[in-house]
Amino acid sequence: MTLSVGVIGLGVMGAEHLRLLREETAGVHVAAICDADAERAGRLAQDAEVFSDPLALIASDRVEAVVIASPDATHAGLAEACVAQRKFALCEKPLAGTAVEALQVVDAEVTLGRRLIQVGYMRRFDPAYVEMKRAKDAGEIGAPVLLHNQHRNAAAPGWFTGPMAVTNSFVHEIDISRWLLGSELVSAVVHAAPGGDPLMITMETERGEIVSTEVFMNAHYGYHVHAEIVGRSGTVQMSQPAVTLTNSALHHGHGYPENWVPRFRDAYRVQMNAWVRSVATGEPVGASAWDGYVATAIAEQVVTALQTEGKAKLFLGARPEIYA
Ligand code: ISE
Repeated sequence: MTLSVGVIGLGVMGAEHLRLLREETAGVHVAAICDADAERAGRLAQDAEVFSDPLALIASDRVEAVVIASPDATHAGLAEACVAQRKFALCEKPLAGTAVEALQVVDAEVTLGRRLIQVGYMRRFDPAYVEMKRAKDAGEIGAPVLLHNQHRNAAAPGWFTGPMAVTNSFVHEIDISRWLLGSELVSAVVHAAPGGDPLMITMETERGEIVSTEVFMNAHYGYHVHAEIVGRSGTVQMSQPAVTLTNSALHHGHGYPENWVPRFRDAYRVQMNAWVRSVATGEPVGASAWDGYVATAIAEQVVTALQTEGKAKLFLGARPEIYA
């Protein structure tokens, strides 16, 4: 059986998802694409039907499942439209621009009584994070006490506005920290360097683990994400996932990618294949709409903290049964 997929949004991530679907994913065919830029959509169409209206793509009989990779603020509405059409969707992170909108997606699934939305928190499929979680879960480092995250971009993407360092970048750290530790975040303290970049955010989990995160949007030297879990009897950290070591011009070392696409290429590929299989089996994988809501809700509360007294007691509400 071949799954017919529609892709909405063909920017950096949408184009990469389209490439992955066509070149590196089994059991799938791209039946439709949609982008605000008609010329770009035409260039990438091949045999896919080109839509100018994302809601028409979602409603099309030719589309069985949808990849949503349009701008952040449009995610929730499109995810809700997929639920209304009873179609599975892989929705790029963040799930929504606001916690209220994210909860509307959760509510739509709860009303339907099933999960159709997977949020593209792809780090859950990254080999380095997967191995760190395995080592921690196997007890190889003892009980975790600290998690150190570093999230550095060479330069903030051109489309960044307002507090997107938190709502678009730091959301990854919220999701991966909950996933790695298997516990919920209950409080946060935020510091901003002069000029607002980098941010240093310290959170505490319900079990008292401390999660420290640096978010540096203009680190200049390259794209660099790193994590280390400190346990009572050892630590586990990712080594740079570089496959070569270069000796040249008096230097010895690994390079850094310019952005997240090369760094997380394996994660995106594994995520896409897992999503397509999950649509076929009906067994959800990856981050749920609830996980998407949690990341957006915490990000929103951290933004408020940043603009006020720098601290937040995090509030989420009760997790509905379908996400147990
Ligand atoms: C981007 O959207 C991502 O998802 C990257 O992983 C992150 O590092 C970057 O800051 C975001 O803008």
